Amino acid sequence: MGEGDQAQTVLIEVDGESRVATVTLNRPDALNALTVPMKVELLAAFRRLEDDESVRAVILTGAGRAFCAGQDLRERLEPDAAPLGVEVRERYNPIILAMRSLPKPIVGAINGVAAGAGASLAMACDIRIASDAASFALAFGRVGLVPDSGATWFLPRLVGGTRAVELALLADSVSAADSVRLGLVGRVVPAEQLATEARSVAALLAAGAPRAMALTKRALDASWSRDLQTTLEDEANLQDMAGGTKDHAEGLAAFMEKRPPRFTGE
Ligand code: T3D
Repeated sequence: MGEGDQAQTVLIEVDGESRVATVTLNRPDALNALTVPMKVELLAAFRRLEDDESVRAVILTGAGRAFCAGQDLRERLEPDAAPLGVEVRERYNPIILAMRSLPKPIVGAINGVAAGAGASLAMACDIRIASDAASFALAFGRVGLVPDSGATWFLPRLVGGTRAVELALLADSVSAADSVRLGLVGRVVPAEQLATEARSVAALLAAGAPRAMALTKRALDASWSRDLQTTLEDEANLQDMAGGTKDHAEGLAAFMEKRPPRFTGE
C-alpha cells in the first residue's frame, strides 16, 4: 500500500500501484452512524480525491460489521443540533453532489447494514458490491422522517417505481440476496471476498481511460432528465471530447498492436 492518511472518523488509504483510494467510514461501535464531524470529513475526503491525480477510482466502505446506519440519532437529541433541513442542505446534500460530480468511479463495498442516509450513500456510488452479510433499510420512516440524501431520486431509478414505494414506505430490511434481485446492488459476494472483489473491480476501473470514464459517468446521470434527441446530441459532444484525447489514440494503437492500452488521462 502507498500513502496512508488517517482522519478520526473517515479513513483514506491510497494504493499507489493500482491508483485506487479506499474511503472507510470509521465509527464501528455506532455502526458508522454519521455525526457532523464525520460528514465534514467525508465531504473533505471526496474533495481531496477529486484533486488527487494519483487516484483514478475510489472504494467507499465501512469499518466493522456495518456499512453505515445513517444519521447518528443520539446527535439529533443534542440541544444544539441543527434543524433537519439545515443539516440535510448543508451537510448531506454536498456529500451526495460531491460523489456524483467526482470525475472518478466510486465502488461501494457494502460490507454490512446500510440504513437511512447510509443507504443513500450506497446508492450514490457508481457500482455497488454487497457482502452476503449486507442489508439495506430505508429506515427514515421508522423515525418519522422522509428519505433524504438523494434516496427519493436514486431509489426509483435503481429499482423502479413500484419497489421504490414499498421500500420507502414499509422501510423493511432488504437482504443482500434480495438487494441484487431488486437492482439495489450489482453483485453479492461472500463476506470474506468483498474487499478483494471491490479492489479488483476498482483496479479495472482505474486502468481505464480516465477522461472517458468521467464523461460516461456524467452522461449517464444527465440522461435521467433528458429526452432521446438531447441525449444523442450530448453523446456526440462528449465523443468529440473523448476522441480528442491522447488516451483515445492510445486505445486505437493498443488495439492495432494487440497489446493492453496504457492510459495516462491525457
Ligand atoms: O440530520 C438528520 O437527522 C437528517 C438526516 C436523516 C437521515 C437518516 O439517516 S434518518 C435514519 C437514521 N438511521 C436509523 O434510523 C437506523 C437506526 N439503527 C437501526 O435501526 C439499527 O441499529 C440497525 C438496523 C442499523 C442495526 O441493528 P442491529 O441490531 O444490528 O444493531 P444495534 O444493536 O441496533 O446497534 C449497534 C450499536 O450501534 C448500538 O449502540 P449501543 O447500544 O451498542 O451503544 C446502536 O445504538 C448504535 N447505532 C445504530 N444505529 C445508530 C446507532 N447510534 C446512533 N445512530 C444510529 N443511527
